[in-house]
Amino acid sequence: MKGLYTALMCSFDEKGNVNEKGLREIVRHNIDVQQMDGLYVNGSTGENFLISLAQKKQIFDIVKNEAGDDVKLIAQVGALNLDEAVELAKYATDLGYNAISAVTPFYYKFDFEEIKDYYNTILNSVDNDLIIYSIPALTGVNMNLEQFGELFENDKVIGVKFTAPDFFLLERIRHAYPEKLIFSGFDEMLLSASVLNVDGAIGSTFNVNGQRARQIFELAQEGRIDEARDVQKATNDLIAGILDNGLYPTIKEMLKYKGVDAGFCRKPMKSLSEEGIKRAQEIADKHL
Ligand code: NGF
Repeated sequence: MKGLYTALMCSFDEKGNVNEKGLREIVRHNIDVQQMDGLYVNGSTGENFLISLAQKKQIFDIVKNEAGDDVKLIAQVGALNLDEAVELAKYATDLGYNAISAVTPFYYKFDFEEIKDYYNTILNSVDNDLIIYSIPALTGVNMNLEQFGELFENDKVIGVKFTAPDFFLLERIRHAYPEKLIFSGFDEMLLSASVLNVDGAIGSTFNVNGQRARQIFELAQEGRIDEARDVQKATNDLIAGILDNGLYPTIKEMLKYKGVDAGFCRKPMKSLSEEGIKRAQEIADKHL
């Protein structure tokens, strides 16, 4: 399961329905053009927290049908409604997803025992491996080294998608759990995470910048840090522009500009104005 995974975007029409043709094009683009090792489906970038249970299943179906066994597939099934998370975990496992992942439960201030119970409940319902999705900036859930260790005691918890700028904690986890998979989550910090020997990365900007991400990761593994730093710099010039213009809508406009039918974002996320679309195209021309 090591390697580079796109945090897959989903194409929606203006009413918020899944645009199947567009989603298939995004899948193919990430496999054939960006040359990813895998796809992370229904994560933050997939606007997972804005869509219905039926749409989540529909997206799992379409992606598996289009990707087949070409790349590894990870299904993000985490949900505040634990019954829904269990249902999705079973659904994706039956479809043949290589692993599931679940965001830490958020909004209510769950204590660690509750978080542990959430993961065990999901895992006890399926015969599949799980990757913890930790993203404290969005969930408010900060786990420490000991707590990651307790979750890792379950052999079916094979790793973590670590989306945080805490390189002290990342190094401690890497050192303490060499057998677990660590995926870096912040694309603008890929080099720093790669130097700490993560096993791969999962990123939204890989939808358009996957080839540079691979260069950063592989150059760092080869110890060619000066070259890797240059590629991270070019990457960060791109990411700074994307963040400034609106993260997901800008990546969608860049995909459309490259001929991929990436559609619209789900409300309440807004789509770009004419000016924003022009800016997305300028950023693509300059930095891709
Ligand atoms: O989009 C976010 C929100 N983070 C992604 C990634 O960690 C999300 C990251 O690539 C993801 O993998 C998912 O879809 O679940 C950033 O978009 C990128 O580094 C720009 O900041 O924080």
